[in-house]
Amino acid sequence: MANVEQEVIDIMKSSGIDTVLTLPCDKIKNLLAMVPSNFKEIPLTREENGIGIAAGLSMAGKRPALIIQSTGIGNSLNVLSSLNRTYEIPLPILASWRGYYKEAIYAQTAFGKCLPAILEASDIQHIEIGAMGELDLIKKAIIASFKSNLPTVILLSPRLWEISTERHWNPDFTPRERRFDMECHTVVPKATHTRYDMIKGITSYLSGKVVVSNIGIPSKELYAAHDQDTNFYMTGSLGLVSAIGQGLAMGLSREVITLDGDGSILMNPNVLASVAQEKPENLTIICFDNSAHGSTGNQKTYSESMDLELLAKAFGIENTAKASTPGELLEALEKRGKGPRFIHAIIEAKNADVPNIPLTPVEIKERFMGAVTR
Ligand SMILES: Cc1ncc(C[n+]2csc(CCOP(=O)(O)OP(=O)(O)O)c2C)c(N)n1
Repeated sequence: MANVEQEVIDIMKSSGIDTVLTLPCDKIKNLLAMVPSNFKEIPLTREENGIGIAAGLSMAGKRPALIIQSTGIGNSLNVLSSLNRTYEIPLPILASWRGYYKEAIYAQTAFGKCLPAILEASDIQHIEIGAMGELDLIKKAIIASFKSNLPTVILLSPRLWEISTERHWNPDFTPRERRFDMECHTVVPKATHTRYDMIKGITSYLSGKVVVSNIGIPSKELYAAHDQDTNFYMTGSLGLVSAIGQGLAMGLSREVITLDGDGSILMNPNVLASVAQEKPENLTIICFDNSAHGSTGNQKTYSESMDLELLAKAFGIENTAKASTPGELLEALEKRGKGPRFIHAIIEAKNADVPNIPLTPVEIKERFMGAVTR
């Protein structure tokens, strides 16, 4: 019998990991219970959101890793490809591999059995760890991920834990009483300006700040209105702009502003939960709400029947504002107070006719990292 979990933790520490983003699996509950006393832990509500946060941390000079269930890789294939592989951002993922060995849950097997082949076909580096004698390969894989600037999946077999002596399970508990006071008489004003009008109206404030922009037209409009080396332009991974911003804000001491969208927030509202819990004071999310998927032809989103500022408040982000003119948006930025800050910016569903960004994703990232980490 052996203390397998402690060995895994020690290997992660000696590989320089400083932050661990987690989403539980029953097979690794002992390992997970040891995370908070050894690393900064960020608990997740969805794995791909964690990959966005980790990308931001990594670009801010931190060394994050994920500990998740292997099913979470299924939720994350798009971001691993369109963010980590495309921009060359490292990320070691320790995944409790389910579905192939003494598996009692049918729902685990269809994906779990195919996982190595799926990773192979997706060009994502991966290794399988099935015995104590193979644990040193974890360190090699973590170091290789940071050296190659690519994601690596470390599949931890359930066999490993069979010889474990660790018993660090969380005790049973009764959730505490929670009280919420919220008055809801809001008006979402009629849109009078475009996204481009709004961006052009706040360039003085954006100057020198770290800015992360949503995939598609928002990034192109930011590039046309105010390109600078502290802008990170997304070209994929819809839904993760503010997750990347969260990671950057947690890793840097300067203000980070994300230009998000209603389609993006509604695809990944998990980010609001995570921002509300971690409370990065230097993060400002501007959610440009045109009630449409503006970059793909103005197909309507559900935002017309809701108030996204209230959604942010409901998740626990207290410092919020609304703006429907460039002047109001600038004022909301200048009077930001203590963040995290969520600004609901109401805009028309019209795009500016601006050119493509003439930079490759790796050029965007290298220029950005050079500017924000110096
Ligand atoms: C996973 C995924 N689904 C769909 C798309 C296609 N897509 C690209 S941008 C976009 C619209 C985003 O809408 P929103 O966040 O509201 O921003 P807007 O373009 O309106 O400013 C969509 C659906 C994608 N890139 N990725």
